Parts: sequence; structure tokens; C-alpha cells
Amino acid sequence: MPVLSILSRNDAQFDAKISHILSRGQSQDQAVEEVVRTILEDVQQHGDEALIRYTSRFDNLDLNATGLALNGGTIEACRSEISTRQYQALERAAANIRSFHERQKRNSWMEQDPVNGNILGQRYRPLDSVGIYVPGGKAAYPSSVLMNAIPAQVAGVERIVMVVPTPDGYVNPAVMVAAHIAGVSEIYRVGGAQAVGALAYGTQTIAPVDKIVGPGNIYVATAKRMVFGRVDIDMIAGPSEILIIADRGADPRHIAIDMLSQAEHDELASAVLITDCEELAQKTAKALEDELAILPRRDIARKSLESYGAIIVVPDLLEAARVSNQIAPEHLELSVADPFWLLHAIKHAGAIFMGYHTSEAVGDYIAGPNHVLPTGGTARFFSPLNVDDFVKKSSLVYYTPMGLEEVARDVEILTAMEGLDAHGRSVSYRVRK
Ligand code: HSO
Ligand code: ZN
Repeated sequence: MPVLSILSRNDAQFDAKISHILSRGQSQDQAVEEVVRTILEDVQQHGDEALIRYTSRFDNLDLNATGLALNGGTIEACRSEISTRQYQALERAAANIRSFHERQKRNSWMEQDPVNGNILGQRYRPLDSVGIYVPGGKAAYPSSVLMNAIPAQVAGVERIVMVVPTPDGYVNPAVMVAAHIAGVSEIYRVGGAQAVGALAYGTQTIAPVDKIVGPGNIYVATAKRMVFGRVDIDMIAGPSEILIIADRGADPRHIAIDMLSQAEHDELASAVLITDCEELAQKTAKALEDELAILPRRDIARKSLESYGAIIVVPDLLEAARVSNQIAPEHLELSVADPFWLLHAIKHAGAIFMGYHTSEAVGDYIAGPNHVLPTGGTARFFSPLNVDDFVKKSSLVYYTPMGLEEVARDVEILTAMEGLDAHGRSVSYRVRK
């Protein structure tokens, strides 16, 4: 039995399959919410002492002995624990990410009305401080440290705080080096809901931040949702997904490997191929078997494919684009002869990888665009993490006596409609004088 059977658009299971894929990983668990609420309150009340208690319980680490902060010396030592070549690769990725995000910076503007001299404008300012959650253990990705911290750095955020659990005291050197390259200013060895609480409320050691970003498990995601409003948060990342639209010119082995590149992330990840070529569909199903057999993370990848994988055959590429728009995937590969033509039919996708040579993984690591992307169909309304996530705007208004006079009557009428007298007088009094 191949891991994936081939579906057509008209199959009875088609719609069920699509909604199954879209609804995965949406767990909002009440029991988890209870636990997280308790932890957040505890951190708010007891600060460092609570962090020390939870870290000893969950991470088997005595923060009294190690200290909460990872200091410059430890980070310096991490540099020698990775090879020069590894360091260079991180630096190259960082440089590409930085230059891509530099292009997202916006300029404040002011414009004067030449007739009355009024000035209107908009000013952009970075957030003062940002907290980046970095998972420990198996999902500790240096690439994600770069992707979360560099846009904040480019935006001009002065204080970038990283929290990362170090279970049993293990410090991941590549994560530390990535943090250093990306301009992280403080690092604390705490994780879980307690780390989110510390960033939101502050403790004796950790000053609170204005916004918390970065992926985490269900406790972290729930905690972020609960502190939202006190601080800002990024979108809640769901399990990763890839959708590939391929034509007969695509290499089935490339397609299979690219599908596995997301499937290997997580049992909840999703990988979907949509093609107008029956033969490519068959060959990809076969290639998936071959590639799965040699993949170290084959158990995870197989489970992901079995639950949330699909190979769909459609009559033509425009129909493929329609199905893709319905799914609004996090990653979309257009593995077709003319991807720039097909691009026009694509409405919703977090990141679009075009042509036979562009594997999604180049975007995960080195191309420059952010790999923190909307999942679970939220590409319909969310964008990739970007510099705008770390700046906020102020509106600027300057009125001259002449400008005020021009609008005075309208203001009086509008304020009377709402029965707000002082509002009206604030203008009419000035004008009459
Ligand atoms: N594909 C993941 C990001 C990632 N891949 C990190 C490798 N490392 C979610 O976009
Ligand atoms: Zn990936």
C-alpha cells in the first residue's frame, strides 16, 4: 500500500480531505488553559521565585546555581563549539535575511497643504522591546532565531530579549551563536508558559517587553494568547505545510523530497501535490516510498503524510490554482514551466517558490524572506513575519489658523450631532478669538 493514494477533484473524499487538512492542529484545550492561567498568575505574583520553581520542575535545572541570564562569556564559548564553516553559513543566511528585510523599512512622511498650510503625516517608530520565544529540545532551530530576531533588529528595536529553555542545563551552541549574530541583547534560560509570563509581566531579573514572538508548544501558544492585550503577540504558528503545483515537466523525485521536507517537521505537518499530469502523480507516489525508506525522520514523515498528505489530479493548472487558493497554504511551490504565468492565478499563500529549481527549503534557510509564515489557511488574511510587526505608527496633525477656520463649521455640526459640547467649543472658541 503506497503511503498516498491519488485523489481527483471529483472524488467523494475530496472536500473531506481538504477540511481535514485545514482543521488540523487547532486544539484549544481547556485543561491546558487552566494550567497556563495558574502559571501566569504565579509568575505575576512571585516573579523570579516562580521561574526558578517551574524550571526546576519542568527542565530539571537549578537556576539558583546557574543564574537566570546566559552571560556574554557563555555565548562567547558557544562560538568555539560550532565549526567555522557552520558559523559562515549562519552569517550568510543572516546577511540575506537582513538585506531582504531592509527593503521592508518604511519612511515616515509629512505633507503640507499648499493652500492653508496644514500638515498631516505618519511617523514610524520601532517598539522599545521585544521578546523572542525559542523552543528548547528537538525543535531548537538556529534558523528560526535569525528569522524572528533580524526583522526586529532591522526595525530598530533596541532591546531584543530571548527566552530559551535549557533542559538538564544543555545550552544549544548554534542557537546562541545565531542569537548573537542577530543582535539579541539579553538571553534567559526559561521556557514554557512561565517564560511568556516573565516577558509579559516582568520579574525582578527580566524587565517586561512590548511584544512576544516565536513558536512554541501548546502551553506557550496558550500563554501568548492569554497575555495578548497586555503585550502584543505575533500570529500563533500552527504545524507546517507545503502545497506543490506541478506540471509534467517536474521531476517526481524532487516533488517527493520537497513534500517530505515539510512532512519531516511534525506528525501534524501537511504535504499536498496538485498536478494536471496523471503520470507525475503516479511517479511521485512511488518516489515518496523510496525516499521515505531512507529518511531518518521517516516515522514522523509517514504519519504526517498518512493523515494530512494528498496527491490530487486536476484537469488543468488553473484548477490546481483554485484548489490551492481554497487551502491558502503556508508554502506554495509552483513547479511548472512558466511559474510567472501561473502566479497570476494565486491569491493566497504565505510564501511562493517558483520554478523547478526552487525548493522550499531554500526559503527556510537562506533566500532571505521570512520563514515565519501564516499556517492553517490564515494566509487568507495574515502575512509573513516582517519589519512592520516591530514598528508602530503615530499620526501627525498640524493645523494653521486658516486651516482651522475652514473646518470650524463642519466640526460644530458634527459635534452637535453627538452632543459633545466641549469638542465643538475647542474649535469655535479658537476661531472666534
Ligand atoms: N519550514 C519551517 C521552518 C523551518 N524549517 C525551520 C527548517 N527549519 C516553517 O516554515
Ligand atoms: Zn522547514
